Amino acid sequence: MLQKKICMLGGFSVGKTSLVRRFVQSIFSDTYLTTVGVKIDKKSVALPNRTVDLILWDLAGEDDIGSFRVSNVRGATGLVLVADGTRAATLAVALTLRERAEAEFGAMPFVLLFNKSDLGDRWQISDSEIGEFRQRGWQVYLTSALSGEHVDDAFHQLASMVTE
Ligand SMILES: Nc1nc2c(ncn2[C@@H]2O[C@H](COP(=O)(O)OP(=O)(O)OP(=O)(O)O)[C@@H](O)[C@H]2O)c(=O)[nH]1
Ligand SMILES: [Mg+2]
Repeated sequence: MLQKKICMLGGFSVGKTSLVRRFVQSIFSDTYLTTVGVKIDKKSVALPNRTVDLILWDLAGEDDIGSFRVSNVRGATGLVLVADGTRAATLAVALTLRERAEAEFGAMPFVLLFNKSDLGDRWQISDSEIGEFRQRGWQVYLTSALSGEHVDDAFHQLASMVTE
């Protein structure tokens, strides 16, 4: 069986655990329990030609980038970068964590998620900003772990990128 390690990277409380829970178990909770260390989940994804097991490493969020344990990324073949669309500063955190991971282990496929898209009235990310990332060829998704919007799309996209 083909297995691929994927790491969820992003700041504190952006929704990494909630996205994994939505994708793996199809549930959402608004209770916030911060992740301590690492939680690992598995989900099989059926692609057109084969099935891949994604081993999802849900890492504790960091706002203090200095305490990020980059060693947790060892062996990963893809990254899910998560920003909170209602807190613009979390974008820089996600991008910095990607730089740290790639500096250590080399470039790898990633998707960029702006999560909490259900909170439209508090949204802080402009369409033009998102357009700029897409022009670079990045795969960008506006997700909601609450409604489930685009969550499967994002993980399936990454699954196909890491099996290419
Ligand atoms: N409205 C809304 N709330 C969300 C969404 N995703 C997560 N949340 C809430 O945001 C809070 C943080 O979610 P978590 O999934 O624990 O975030 P995390 O990134 O795993 O946090 P750490 O483990 O501390 O880094 C919780 O109260 C969630 O219920 C979303 O898409 N929409
Ligand atoms: Mg968490």
